[in-house]
Amino acid sequence: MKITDAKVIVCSPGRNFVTLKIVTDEGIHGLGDATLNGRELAVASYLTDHLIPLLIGRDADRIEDTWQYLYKGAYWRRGPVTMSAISAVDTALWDIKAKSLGVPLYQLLGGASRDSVLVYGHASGATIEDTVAAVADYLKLGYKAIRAQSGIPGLASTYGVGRGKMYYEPAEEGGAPVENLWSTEKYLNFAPQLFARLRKEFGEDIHLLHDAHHRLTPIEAARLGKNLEPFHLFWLEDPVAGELQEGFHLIRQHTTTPLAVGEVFDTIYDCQQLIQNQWIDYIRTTVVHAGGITHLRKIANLAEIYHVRTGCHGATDLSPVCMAAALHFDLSVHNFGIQEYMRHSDQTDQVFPHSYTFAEGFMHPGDAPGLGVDINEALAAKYPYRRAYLPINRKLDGTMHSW
Ligand code: GCO
Ligand code: MG
Repeated sequence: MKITDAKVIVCSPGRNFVTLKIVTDEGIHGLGDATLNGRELAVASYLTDHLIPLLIGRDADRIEDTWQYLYKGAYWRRGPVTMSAISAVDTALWDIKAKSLGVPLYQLLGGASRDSVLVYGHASGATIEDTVAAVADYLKLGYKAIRAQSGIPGLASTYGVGRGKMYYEPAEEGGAPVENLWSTEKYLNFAPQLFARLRKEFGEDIHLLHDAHHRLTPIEAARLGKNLEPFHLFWLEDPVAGELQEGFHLIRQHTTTPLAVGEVFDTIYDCQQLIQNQWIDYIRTTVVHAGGITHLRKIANLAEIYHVRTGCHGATDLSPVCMAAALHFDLSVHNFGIQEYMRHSDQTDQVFPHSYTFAEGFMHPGDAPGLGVDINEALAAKYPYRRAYLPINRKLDGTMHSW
């Protein structure tokens, strides 16, 4: 089966998405998500200008070989733009192969290892009491695992607090990035109060998660992990920025709060020490940013032997194409932990009709052949790209900090 055509579809049904569509001489097409929030057009160009000319005429069945051809063939390895582009090609080829065999993708990945996939939703509020109410809303929807974030007293705005109830969309259109002001002291004093209140209200039966979003140093993160221990978090996410893998060693020596990291990683080399030293509990690399299904499986296989489980990133900037691919991966891989699920807007869901479903806190990719997701190109064309940036963060004295 030969690749005869490929194109990039950039659209903005509520937010920006970059989608690769590959077509074969058997009339089968496959999709891959290539969205890199805030830097979308760089990946679109990488695909259109550099990868698509190499794909036309290639054998669509040779997925591993195509991955290596694009990765080794570039000479310039790794990096989010390169890896998101390779991920999109890889995902589309898996979609095509599964469709050509008439099976849902998870059947090609070893079949289902579980009945359905545990997901977590995002509850947030401007205050602790607002967050308590948001968690209660998620429980009513059936969620068994909930990430909780709250506004911090004394800080005007912060990461993780949504404008609407169900959708958290931090990227803002128009002009320069929004600027937040940050105080580690206020955050470290406040965060344990939020989880004390949530456990008091909801007891021990729900899984609670929290994202520190790369804003602490290792010793600060160690203090937070220690102070959160009585509230038994499912995980503390991104306590420190992940570039320095040894940073997690220090945190690990001080706390038993489980640690998760990896949403910004793009290859196995970003997490090799973290996994082999058992400094983390969950690896959050995703289909769209870490090399597609092919590379994500290698990361999961390495993690399996070190008792590290998966916890794929699943924010709204990962399109329904990525969500579908993630669910096939989650259903099949043995050391699955949890899947993030931030619901997309209705506009997004209409552009990307899909067979995956949510019920009582669990999801299933469905049994349609391939990924079970498509793109309505006529509708997508009605939502042109709109430049948007993620916010930035400064300390109270104006110093740039991690957002
Ligand atoms: C998460 C993430 C997101 C990111 C976003 C950036 O845990 O879901 O941290 O909220 O900030 O995906 O594009
Ligand atoms: Mg995160």
